[in-house]
This record gives sequence, C-alpha cells and structure tokens, in this order.
Amino acid sequence: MTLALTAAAAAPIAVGASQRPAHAAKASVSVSAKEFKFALRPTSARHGSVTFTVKNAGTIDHDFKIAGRATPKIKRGKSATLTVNLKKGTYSYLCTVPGHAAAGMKGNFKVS
Ligand SMILES: [Cu+2]
Repeated sequence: MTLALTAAAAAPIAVGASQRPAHAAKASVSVSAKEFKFALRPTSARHGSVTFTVKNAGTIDHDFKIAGRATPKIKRGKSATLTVNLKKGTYSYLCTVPGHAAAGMKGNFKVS
C-alpha cells in the first residue's frame, strides 16, 4: 500500500520536471493578415518572449501592432517578425493602417 502510493506520486513529478525548462518560455505565433482579418496560431502563449511571424496573405499593405510595438508595413505575400516580451495579461492587437482595425483587423491575445 505504502509502496504503491509512493510510486504513483513520484511518476508525475518526474515527467513534469523533464518538460519544464528552467529559463523563461519562448513562444512563436504565426499570424496571417488579410482584408480585413487576422488569424493567429496559437491565440495565446505563456509569458516571456513571444515572436510573431506575420504574413500578409491579402492584397493590400498591412501591419501588426501589439504591446506598443509594430511590424513595418508588409506588402502582399511578404512576412515580417516582431518579438515582444509579454507579461501575464490580455493584449489587444491591431493593424494600424487607417480603417483596417475598424473593419475587423484587431483582436485579443492572451498571455498566461
Ligand atoms: Cu491592415
């Protein structure tokens, strides 16, 4: 009885320790931008360094702004990356081209 309980308790701890790196998490998010919508994959991340790779899958210029930082304007078919350090919280993102956010190029990104 005592032996069985000890083994069961020890196993999950060992697995968790091997999967959790000691350094801060680094996340990658792929962002597709088009008229007039963003698609993020995934839509959330752990806090730490998050790199957004933004591809313009539309026909006109777009950019991607989050946490006060933005990519340059991205031409159709081109990509840009933006790395930001995010704390826990919910961050709104948008395209800063006039009218685009209002048309739907905005959303919320969750950081845990
Ligand atoms: Cu746009």
